[in-house]
Amino acid sequence: MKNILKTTVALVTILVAFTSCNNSGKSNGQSGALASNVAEKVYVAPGEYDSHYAFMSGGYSGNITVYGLPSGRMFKEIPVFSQFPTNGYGYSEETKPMLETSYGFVPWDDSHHPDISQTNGELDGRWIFINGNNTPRIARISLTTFETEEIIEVPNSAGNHSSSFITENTEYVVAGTRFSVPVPQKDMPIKDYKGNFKGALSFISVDPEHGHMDIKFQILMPGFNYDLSHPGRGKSHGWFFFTTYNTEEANSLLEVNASQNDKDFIAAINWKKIEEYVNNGGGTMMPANYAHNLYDEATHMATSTMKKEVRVVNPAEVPGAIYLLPTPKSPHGCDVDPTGEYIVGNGKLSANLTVHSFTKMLDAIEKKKFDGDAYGIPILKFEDVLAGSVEQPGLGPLHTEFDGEGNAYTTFFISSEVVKWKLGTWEVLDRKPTYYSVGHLTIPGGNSRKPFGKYMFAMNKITKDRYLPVGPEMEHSAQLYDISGDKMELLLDFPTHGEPHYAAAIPAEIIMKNSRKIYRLAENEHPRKALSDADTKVVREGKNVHIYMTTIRSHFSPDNIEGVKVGDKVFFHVTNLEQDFDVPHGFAVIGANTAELLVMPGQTRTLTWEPKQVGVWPFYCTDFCSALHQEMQGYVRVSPA
Ligand code: CUK
Ligand code: CUA
Repeated sequence: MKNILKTTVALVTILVAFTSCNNSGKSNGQSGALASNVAEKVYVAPGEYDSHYAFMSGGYSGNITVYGLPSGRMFKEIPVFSQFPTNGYGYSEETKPMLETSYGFVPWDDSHHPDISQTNGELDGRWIFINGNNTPRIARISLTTFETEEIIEVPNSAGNHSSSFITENTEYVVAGTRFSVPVPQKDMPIKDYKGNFKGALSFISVDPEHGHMDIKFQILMPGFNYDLSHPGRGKSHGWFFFTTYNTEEANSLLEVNASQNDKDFIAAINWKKIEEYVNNGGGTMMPANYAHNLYDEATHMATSTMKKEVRVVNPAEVPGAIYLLPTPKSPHGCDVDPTGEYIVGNGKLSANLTVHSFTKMLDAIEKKKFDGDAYGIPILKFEDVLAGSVEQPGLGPLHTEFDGEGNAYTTFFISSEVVKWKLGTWEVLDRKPTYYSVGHLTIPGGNSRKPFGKYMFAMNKITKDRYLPVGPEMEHSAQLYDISGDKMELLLDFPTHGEPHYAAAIPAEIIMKNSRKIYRLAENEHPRKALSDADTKVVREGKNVHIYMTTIRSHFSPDNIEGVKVGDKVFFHVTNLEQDFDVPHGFAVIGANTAELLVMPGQTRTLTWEPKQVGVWPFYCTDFCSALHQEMQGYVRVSPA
């Protein structure tokens, strides 16, 4: 850590002092040399729209946050893997099933890599996918409603990190395990890891009409750690590339054990070939429990189904489908350029940046120029697949994106900078510091066949003095750069929420043309909806009391409820009768140990309440919905059991 900071400070001191005059009160002196027209480039006037959306992973918040570029304004947090009291996601009866897993209800995860669906290698803006690392899951979020519509658990996996990346027609979303584990899980000595643990790489098919996910097959790879992955595109469409580390298969990653090998591997997988094998009945069904959770827009409810088996394929079953490309040293990112020719392996501990050639790889495979194998998987020779390398570009390379103009941009964690370099000549064109210790970076469309260029933003791991102090815990920080010129230009700092490992960004018009504003009441098929005051009722079913309730400016119906007893379980099924855009009502009742509900127009949401004390208890609307919002209230009477 000391070294990181030293390097950072050194870089920062090279910068010319900040000269703007509107800077009173700022004392860190590390704003860099900003041109005078920078403010114009990020200014979005009141009432105007940003030109791009950025969808940031929330890291340990488990969610996705939505930002505008270039302003850096946050528009929304979309709950995905975490309960979210703001709108009751994961608390309401309708949304709780989204967080079911084979381990039970798991209302938190660590989300790293969002990726937008593609058609012909271009962002189509239909869905965004993101991984849950900790309890392995993949989620699909609709970019029409910005709601999480589906979560599938990934069995035989642990630390679902090489995810969620998408093939160029969204045929598959891929989920790769970080940790190898016994498959199937069993009680065994940890020291017997080597040769016995497996790394599952899962190919999850996506139905092109509705986006529904299904685990088509899992490849049970050798017991390495699998880090990041990217699909081939264009000429390499049909292949997927995964970085690996700990190819020593050490059961403890203390420095003495792992990172001994001079080179780890990028695993190149011809998924089309394995798909064909599977389509012809290849592979084996093995027992595996995993949850598949789907949200239905008509009923406004999620359901969770437990699946019982999954198809697995061993590499030896499909000869010629998997190869290992030696890559120095502990590669982290694995990024494929827009043409599909170059595969960049960012070796965290390597002095140079290694770029492999897809064409050379195919050539070496054809000539069978192998250098031994690992568990029967042929290893290609480093020199035979190397396209070139960027010599000593910086320290600690992590991730690379592309601008579609033949340039690549790589983040360097240790030297805390973004370096722009040229594909093919491997020369460094520019470098700019980031504040501080950058992880991923994003260019809109930067991992597709058609990047949109213009902006790049860096997502940094350390914030330190970039903002007003808020105590020991800071939010993370992003930096926006203009990349339309020869040199990158720093435009803006903005705080992010959670840990934004990666982000996907897209021109706003692609999203706006699909955007939905309202749920139609007439289409509401919730089994306990109430479509008018006449439908409202209180129904007792044993100890369960179902209250069919409506809200409309500015009252609840019913608003005086009697007949509830201590020990009952009360379900408030609240339907919002409004049909105007952006008129939600809320619902909260005293002592509920869940959350509130936020009910959008046309929607039904259910809050559960288990009253413990007799009395007459108030409930109210939590969203300031009209001049009579404060009158939007009611009472529920609780009598002795
Ligand atoms: S990882 Cu976070 S900086 Cu999960 Cu993509 Cu590289
Ligand atoms: Cu409804 Cu406030």
